[in-house]
Amino acid sequence: MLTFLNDRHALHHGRQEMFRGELVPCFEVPDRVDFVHRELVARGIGPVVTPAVCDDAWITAIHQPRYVAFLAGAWAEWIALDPANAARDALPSYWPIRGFRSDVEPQPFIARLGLYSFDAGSPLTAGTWTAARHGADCAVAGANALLAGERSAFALTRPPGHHAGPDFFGGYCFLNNAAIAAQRLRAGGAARVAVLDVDYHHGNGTQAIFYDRADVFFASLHGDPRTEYPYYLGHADERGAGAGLGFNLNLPLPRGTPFARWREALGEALRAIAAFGADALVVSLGVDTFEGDPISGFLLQGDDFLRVGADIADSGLPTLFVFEGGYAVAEVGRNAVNVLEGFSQRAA
Ligand code: SP5
Ligand code: ZN
Repeated sequence: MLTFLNDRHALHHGRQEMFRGELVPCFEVPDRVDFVHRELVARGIGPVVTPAVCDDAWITAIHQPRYVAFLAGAWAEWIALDPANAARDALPSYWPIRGFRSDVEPQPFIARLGLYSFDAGSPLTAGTWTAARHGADCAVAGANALLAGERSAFALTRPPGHHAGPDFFGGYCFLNNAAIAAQRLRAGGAARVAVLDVDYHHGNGTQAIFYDRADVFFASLHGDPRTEYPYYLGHADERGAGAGLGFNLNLPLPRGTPFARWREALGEALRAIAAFGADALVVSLGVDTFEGDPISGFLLQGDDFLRVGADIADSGLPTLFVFEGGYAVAEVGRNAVNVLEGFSQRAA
């Protein structure tokens, strides 16, 4: 399996995120991708290459231009406020919730930071834009590889993407790599694309992006939002809207769900994807379903990830894996590569 590695990922390195009234060290750290990369090489999963820079149009096909412009200029604005800000990450403190307007951009940077975000756990740093921008390159290159006839590819990048929506960041995500890849596949001739999100957290950004569309099916297995982040989306009754009604499938599961039950839900999602008639599959590959994950609550064990990959391979679809969450850093390489190896062995 060919891997497209974001070699600029470490330029995004948040210091702290807000948790229960205090700043705690970030869970989403550069070691995550470095450990997956190292494991890929050690186990000979396939070539690892740096992708070409993609056209901005693939990003603005998914994200609002004013949001993209904000992200691209955010760090310069942040340090212009105070040169000492160079040593601090930018975190929002104000949000336009129900009843406020989001159509008018306020002038102060901190007000726009809140307009374009939904939590205080996703620090924007000096290199966030560069790292996220190159992540889109990985997504587009991975989609291009499938369009050129590859059975599978892996976009190995961070920051992750599935919480990022058309005009907002959050959940450690800034650009929605999986959505960008799905759109690239559509434009390249895949009539129907499915996005399967196996990260512990609901992919609220991906759902929002495709909610009213019938050409991209979104299926997600995740911690029940009644108790789990991102809390405000991901319920089973969210089935799509308008032309997209019936093209969104949420399978929320309780904290403490073991692999056997999780795998049944995976089977349900894969059967729905088959019924949809997908021509290509994008997998939002979070491995924060691992029993040892520090911020999550499912009970998958290391070897279970091999079966996850094999089950996905049984769909028979050209498949792009896009790296998302997974915060048990010492095990993240083994767990992610187990999915890819399980896939490759079954697909061979
Ligand atoms: C891509 C992805 O997996 N994003 C997840 C974002 C989760 N953000 C909320 C994290 C809450 C951290 N809770 C700390 C618990 C410390 N014991
Ligand atoms: Zn997650």
